Amino acid sequence: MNQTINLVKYFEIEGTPVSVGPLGAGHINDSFLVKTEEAGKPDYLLQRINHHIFKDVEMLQNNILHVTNHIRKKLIEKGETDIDRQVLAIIPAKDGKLYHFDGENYWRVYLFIPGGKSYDAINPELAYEAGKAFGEFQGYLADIPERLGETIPDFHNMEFRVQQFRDAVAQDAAGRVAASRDLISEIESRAEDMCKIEVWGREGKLPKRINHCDTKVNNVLFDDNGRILCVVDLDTVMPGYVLSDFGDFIRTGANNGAEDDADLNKIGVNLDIFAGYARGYAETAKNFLSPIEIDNLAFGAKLLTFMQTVRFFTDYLNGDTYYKIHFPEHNLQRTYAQLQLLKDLEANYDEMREIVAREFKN
Ligand code: ADP
Ligand code: GN1
Ligand code: MG
Repeated sequence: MNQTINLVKYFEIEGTPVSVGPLGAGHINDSFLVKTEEAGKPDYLLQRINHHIFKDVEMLQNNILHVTNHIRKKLIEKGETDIDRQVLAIIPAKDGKLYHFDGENYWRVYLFIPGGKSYDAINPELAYEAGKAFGEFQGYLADIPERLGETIPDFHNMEFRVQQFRDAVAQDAAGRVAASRDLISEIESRAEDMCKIEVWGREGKLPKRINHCDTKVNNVLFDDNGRILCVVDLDTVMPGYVLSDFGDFIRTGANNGAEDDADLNKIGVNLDIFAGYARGYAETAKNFLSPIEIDNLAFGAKLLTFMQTVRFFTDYLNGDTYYKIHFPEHNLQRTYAQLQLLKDLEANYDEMREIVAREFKN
C-alpha cells in the first residue's frame, strides 16, 4: 500500500497523501481512494488501468479528456455551480501526460467526488434520476467536436461478440465445451435475432451516437438527496447504438437479483425500476431520439443482457482471461444468472415495450 500511495506523487495533486484504500467493485480496473491530510485539500481516486484490455492508454486518456472538457463546457453554459462534483476531473501527471507508467502498470488520477454514492441496487426514484442523467449525458456529447477513438474495437458489436463466442467454442481452450452444450444452444438459438441491430446499422436505419457504453448502475454517483451528481467510468465512451446505454442500465439496475446471483429464483426484471428509468430517459432524450430507437429500447434490455451472457460465457470457455473472477466457476455462475435475467426479460417483453411507448408519449 505504501508503494501505491507514493504513485499519486507523480501527479499534480494538492495536499499530503496519508491513506489509500480500495474502492468499487469493477471487473476490469483497480480503484483506490487516496486521502490527503489537510481538511481543505481534495482527496483523489487513483486507478490502475487494465492495459491488456485498454491497449491504447494514450487514446483512452485523450478520449476522457475530450469528453470531460466538453461536458464541463456544457455545465458552465447552463450556469451550474459545483462543477467538480458533476463531471470527472483528470489530474495530469507532473510530466504533462494524462497517466503515469511505472514500468509495469499504467495509472491515472481523478479528483475524488466527496459525498457521491453509488449503489448496486436501487429503487424507481433513483432509476428515474439515472435515466435523466444518461439521456443528458448523450445530449451533451452529441456535438463534441473531437473524434473519439474506439478504446476497445467492436466493443458492443453483437456480431463480433457472437464470433468471439464461436471461436471460443471451436478452440475449447479450457476443455469446458463438452459440459456446456445446453448453454451453447441457448446462445445459438438467439444469435441471429440479436444480431439484427448490426444489420440495421449497416442499412442506415439505426444511427450511432456517442454513448457511455458501460451504464452499469454503479457508474453514476448520487448525492444525499437521491439526485445525480456525476456519471463516472468513462473508459468506453464511444459511438454506438443508444440501445446499449438503455439496455445495460436495465440489465444492472432493474434486476431483482445480483449480476452473478447463485439463486436464480431471485433474478427477474423489476418493471417499476424499468419504468422509472424509461421516464427519466424520455425526459432528456426524447428530443433527439428517432422512432426506431425508441421503438427498440426494450429490445436493448434483451440485447445487452444477451451480450453479457455471451461475454461471460466466452470468457469462461477461454479459461477466464478477461474478467476478474472471485472463485473458479464465477464466469459460469454469471452466465447462468444473466441467461435467467434474459429469459425473464423475454417473458416481460411486451409489457416493457408498452411502458416505453407510454413514457415516450407523455
Ligand atoms: P471500475 O472500472 O472498476 O468499475 P470506476 O471508474 O467505475 O471503476 O470506479 C469504481 C467506483 O468508484 C465507482 O463505481 C464509483 O462508486 C466510485 N468512483 C469512481 N470515480 C469516482 C470519483 N471521481 N469520485 C468518487 N467516487 C468515484
Ligand atoms: C465491465 O469495469 P466494469 O465492471 O464497470 C465491462 C463491461 C461489462 C461489465 C459487466 C471494459 O465493466 O463492459 O458490461 O464489466 N467493461 C469492460 O459487469 O469490458
Ligand atoms: Mg465502474
